[in-house]
Amino acid sequence: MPYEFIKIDKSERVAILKLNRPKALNALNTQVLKELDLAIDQLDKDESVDVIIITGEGKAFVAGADITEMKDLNAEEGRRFGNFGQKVFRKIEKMEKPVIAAVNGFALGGGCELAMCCDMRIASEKAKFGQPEVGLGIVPGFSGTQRLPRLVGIGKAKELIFTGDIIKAEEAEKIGLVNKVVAHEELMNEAMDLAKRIVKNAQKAVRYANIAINRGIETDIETGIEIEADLFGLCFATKDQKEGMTAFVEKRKAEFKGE
Ligand code: CO8
Repeated sequence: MPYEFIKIDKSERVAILKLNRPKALNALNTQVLKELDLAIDQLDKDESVDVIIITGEGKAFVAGADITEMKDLNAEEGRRFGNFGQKVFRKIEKMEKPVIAAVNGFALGGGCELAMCCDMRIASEKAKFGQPEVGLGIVPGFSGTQRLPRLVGIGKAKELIFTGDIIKAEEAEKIGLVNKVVAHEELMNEAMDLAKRIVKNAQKAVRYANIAINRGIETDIETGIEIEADLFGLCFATKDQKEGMTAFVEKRKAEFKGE
């Protein structure tokens, strides 16, 4: 399917989804969000893909939702726009295949929110993070008020959201907003390296672990433990579990088929 603002490259079971609207610093307007929604559906179904990396073209990852498009919205239209972005980001968050954000530059507002709905974040040393919405007269609207406190704690999230401060990658790493900061030119190599370290494993197990973590974090620990037990049991119905354990016993490398 042809996209105007998204590029997809696939190799070695990893798909790189690049937001490609550099003239507007990859700002998320309705069309970009619709394309992102479709691209995620496409990659979710694509059996040749195990891990997805999301990144941005040019000097921004994403500089936020499109301010030009939002400027004249009324309350109902604003709600609808925010809700659409929330749905797309929730879809990314709930996807069983791991998603890595490779944050190459500005990740502001909706851009920081996009990075946060991914499973892991690798940042270039040039990346900058922030939720500057209150300086525009709005609150974060693509679930930043919900995901930022879950990631960095309530106090730090409130500080970032109330001040609109923009922080460097190094600070983002210190507060737990990103997994790792790397030299700018190494960003995609590092993201690919992380992806490949995931791809070498049993993919059903990886996906079940993702479900267990995502569902468990949203519930009490007793229910979370039950969810884990169910998924743990399901692993024993996979061919890869038999292969993984047989290979261990036979002292050879496992050959997983994703089945
Ligand atoms: N929306 C639209 N256009 C943008 C955006 C944006 N968020 N960010 C940058 N652009 C455009 C600029 O207008 C400019 O266009 P042009 O060349 O036509 O003038 C072009 O991209 C390049 O930008 P700059 O010249 O400003 O580049 P600088 O390097 O000087 O500055 C900054 C980079 C600091 C990133 C600056 O562009 C900036 O501050 N951008 C806005 C950042 C921001 O406030 N983001 C938050 C937006 S609000 C949001 O994301 C809310 C999400 C939930 C919404 C739900 C709503 C209902």
